[in-house]
Amino acid sequence: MTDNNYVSTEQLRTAAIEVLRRNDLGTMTSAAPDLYPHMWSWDAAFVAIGLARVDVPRAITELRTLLDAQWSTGMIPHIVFSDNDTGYFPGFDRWGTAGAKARPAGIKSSGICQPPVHAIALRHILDRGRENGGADQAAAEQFLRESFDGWLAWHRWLADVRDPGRVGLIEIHHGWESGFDNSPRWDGPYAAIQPGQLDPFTRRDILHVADVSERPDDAEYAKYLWLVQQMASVGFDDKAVQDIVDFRVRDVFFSGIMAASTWVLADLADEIGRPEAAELREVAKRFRDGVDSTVSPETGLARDYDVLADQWIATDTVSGFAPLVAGGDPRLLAHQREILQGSDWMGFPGLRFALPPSTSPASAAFRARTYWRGPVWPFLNLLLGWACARDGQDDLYETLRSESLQQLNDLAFGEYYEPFTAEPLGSLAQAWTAAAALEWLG
Ligand code: 2M8
Repeated sequence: MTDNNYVSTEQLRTAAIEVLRRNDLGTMTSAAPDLYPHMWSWDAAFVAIGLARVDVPRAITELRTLLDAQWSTGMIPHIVFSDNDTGYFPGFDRWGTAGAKARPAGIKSSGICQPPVHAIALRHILDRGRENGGADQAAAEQFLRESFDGWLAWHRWLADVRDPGRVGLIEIHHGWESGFDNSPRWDGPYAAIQPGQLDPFTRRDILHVADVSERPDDAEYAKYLWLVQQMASVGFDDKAVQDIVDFRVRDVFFSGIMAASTWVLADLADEIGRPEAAELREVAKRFRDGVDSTVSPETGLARDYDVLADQWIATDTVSGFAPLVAGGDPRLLAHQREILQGSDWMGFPGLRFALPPSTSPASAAFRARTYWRGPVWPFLNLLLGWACARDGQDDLYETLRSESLQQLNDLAFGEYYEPFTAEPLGSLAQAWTAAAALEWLG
């Protein structure tokens, strides 16, 4: 780890660009050089936001590659595999998506999805293109028109297939769909899963981190793979998966992103004269209301819902701030901002930077070094900052920005950070962390 709290803005920018360059596989960016040698869906959206600051056409390519992998149902898969078939487990073969009818021929992908940050990334690309003018503007505007139907199909699939009861909450079928893989949010649902006969497996992720305790353990992985095997057994058919899968949870943070991003897509629809803007606003409103309906009167935090157990999941995790991402009711948002800046979160005594840990250090479930159970995730702070800017919350935006830039000043571009020491953990040179730095720099 370097101890250089004093690098200049230009040094940080140069280093972040270099990380994206090193992860650039041509038409996709690997999420990290060794640990994640493929494209991940929500990572790609953040990467596109960062790339748009330096190279608008390359940012467009990133989203175009992802969209090329869209299934005929509208789903955008959570991993688009690169040609590196040795570096990551589970790879394409283990996913069992080869026989999935909806997967486009010739493009190797997983069979689940991740939160839909993409329309937000598209907005950034358009804004940067217009700032630059000329060819960048033309390319960004052309890409919006050319890709709009793909994003529309994605949001419609989520709204219809993943919210069948129209409650305004997205149902997920794997912790990986949330992006918060081993968060305490999923302890209850995973505790109820007893893996059946599972093909043997050898993990590769633990080869790429300094300390295995920074990753989920083998028992957790067995459950992750069991769910994949269940979905593969029915060819990743949407309806059949919902009938048989052992993990069915309404994910409030995914839903908050759905609300925010659908709103952005509605505005983009208006800009190009598409009639679907009204439909999209209806959907966005449904998800805002859905997210709001989960807020615990005791804690003020939003909750997930375990469909199979028929119960709320209340945890002190950063996903509790889903309403801040979704936007909406000003009183609820003001209360949430107060909690976020309070002593259980950004104001927790001893934090190296005033940035929210993924689990509150005040919670019994908090683990300072373990992945989604406590460390600070820089890309999430960018998302919270974006929502603050949208809502005119300039002070909180500035705090998140300046604390984030200090955190990222170590030039390690860690996947996640120990909240009290700011040690970078997981993978270094993580693409979306570098992208977050570029976007914060502006
Ligand atoms: C992590 O998830 C992947 C599985 O999807 C893994 O651990 O192998 C999560 O942090 C997820 O949110 C992220 O998109 C992905 C790539 O950065 O890594």
